[in-house]
Amino acid sequence: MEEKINWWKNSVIYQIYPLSFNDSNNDGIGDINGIREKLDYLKNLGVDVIWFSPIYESPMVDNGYDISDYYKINPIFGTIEDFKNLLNEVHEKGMRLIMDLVVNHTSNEHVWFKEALSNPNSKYRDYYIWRDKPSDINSVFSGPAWTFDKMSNQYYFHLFAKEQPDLNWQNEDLRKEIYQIINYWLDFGIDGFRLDVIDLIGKNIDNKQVADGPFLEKHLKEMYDNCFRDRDVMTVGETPALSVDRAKELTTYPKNYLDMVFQFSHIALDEVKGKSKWHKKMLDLVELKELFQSIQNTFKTSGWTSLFWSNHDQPRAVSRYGDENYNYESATMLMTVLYGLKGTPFIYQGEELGMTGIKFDSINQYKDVESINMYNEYLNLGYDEKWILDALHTKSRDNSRTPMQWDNSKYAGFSKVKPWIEVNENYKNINAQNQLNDKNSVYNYFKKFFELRKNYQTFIDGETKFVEIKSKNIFAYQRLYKNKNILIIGNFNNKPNELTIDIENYTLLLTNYENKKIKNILPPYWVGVFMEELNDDN
Ligand code: TEU
Ligand code: CA
Repeated sequence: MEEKINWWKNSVIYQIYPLSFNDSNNDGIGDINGIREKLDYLKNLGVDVIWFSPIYESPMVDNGYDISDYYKINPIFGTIEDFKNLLNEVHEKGMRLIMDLVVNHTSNEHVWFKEALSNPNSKYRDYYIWRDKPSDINSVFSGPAWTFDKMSNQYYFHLFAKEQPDLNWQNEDLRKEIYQIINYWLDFGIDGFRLDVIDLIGKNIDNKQVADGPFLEKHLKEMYDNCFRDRDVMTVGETPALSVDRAKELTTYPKNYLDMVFQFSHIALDEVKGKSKWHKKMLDLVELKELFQSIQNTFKTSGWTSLFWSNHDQPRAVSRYGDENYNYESATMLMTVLYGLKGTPFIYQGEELGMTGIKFDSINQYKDVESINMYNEYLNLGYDEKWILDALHTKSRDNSRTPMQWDNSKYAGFSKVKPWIEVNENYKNINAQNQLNDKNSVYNYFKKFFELRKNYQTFIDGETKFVEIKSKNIFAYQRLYKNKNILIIGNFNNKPNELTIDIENYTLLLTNYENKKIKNILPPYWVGVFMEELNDDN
């Protein structure tokens, strides 16, 4: 087997949520030409690959994760020419671009679904999942996963909103159409895909096997053979329900159908087990570190993983795991302890500025279909409105979807008109313009950290060994590789904590505090990256 060039192992990937990134034509909605204006900003940060949340034609019930035409660009984002220009510019600047692909479901306005509805005898009927009677499977976005179609007297299946009917991956014609779509965009010149909820396409709903279902490997292999095998592109599967072991298996030869996945076990640690995401619990740092250690061990010799705190579905990392009162310190600590691990770093837009979550006072300010449905569901269940708004404040997906904060002008420089979702009022302090001019900003720390990361093979290949893993406040580990070892120590806490790790043989390469002298007590959210060089004959 010819070895694939694994450029994506050494890449920093930046996720753009196009609706909220930059609005070039002042209609309140981010767009492709807005992204083009900011490529130097990304290049300067050290970004190698840009990933776009979906920009295809869509009625936007789920902000583009409901696609009505896979071959067209949604006019609210621009034209295919804009996209072509953008792709060229990204490549000219030595970066790469990956698109998001949603093939577990389409929009209910996709022509396949419209045909399936209006003409039950057409071949498109079987592109979707129909049953005479619903089962008790629920939608991720509240309520049953089944919606009744009066005309045909049948129910169609949708794991997400009712406007997102699930595709029937058992249908061979459908699978071929999907491979055609993938190949169309790869031929267009993009550098790969993030594959939305791809662990759901192997489901057998009659046996209630939804995630990592019995047909998953078969479909992934077929997709790989038809689309990815012979190309120098990358894939990252979004796999919320895949175990770490399965994530390794599906990224390891001979089953390396995906280059890496987003595995979510670390994300669930501040949620009450067995309950919904809206029931939160305090994060236990020891539990988090033990989980990371086991993930790092799993990928020690083969397979590959991604590193992320946040994305467009998750709350902002600073607000969730850090402390808004220590914005700079906690944002830089969080990124250092995460991105120092083995795997490909994914930054979510605004994370490089320490952007925070949002607190809306009224449900009317929320835009996300999941949040709105949840609000109604929980009100019906008898929950207190205050409890619901509090849960939304911590966990709503809109936390990370507010406009990028570019400068301190009205609407944060995102747009000249009122944006589709409210700007976080802290934009006057937290914005890109301030941070570019300040050498001690989160942005400039990110930049320095990634410059450093790229200089040492240790970050790519080094073995990860946690230090004092039972410590309740300190997040520390070594990366061991040949004669260059890295040690990262972070105070994961808003109080000072004692340093008990021996750093005598180490040189400090980077820290988030101005004072480079290390005392026995580490201040709140202090983080440091150390290096130990051994003699070659050691
Ligand atoms: O998300 C899949 C998913 O299951 C979760 O991340 C989910 O959105 C979240 O847990 C809800 O609390 C993907 C996309 O990232 C998301 O934006 C889409 O809404 C979803 O698929 C449907 O396409
Ligand atoms: Ca616009």
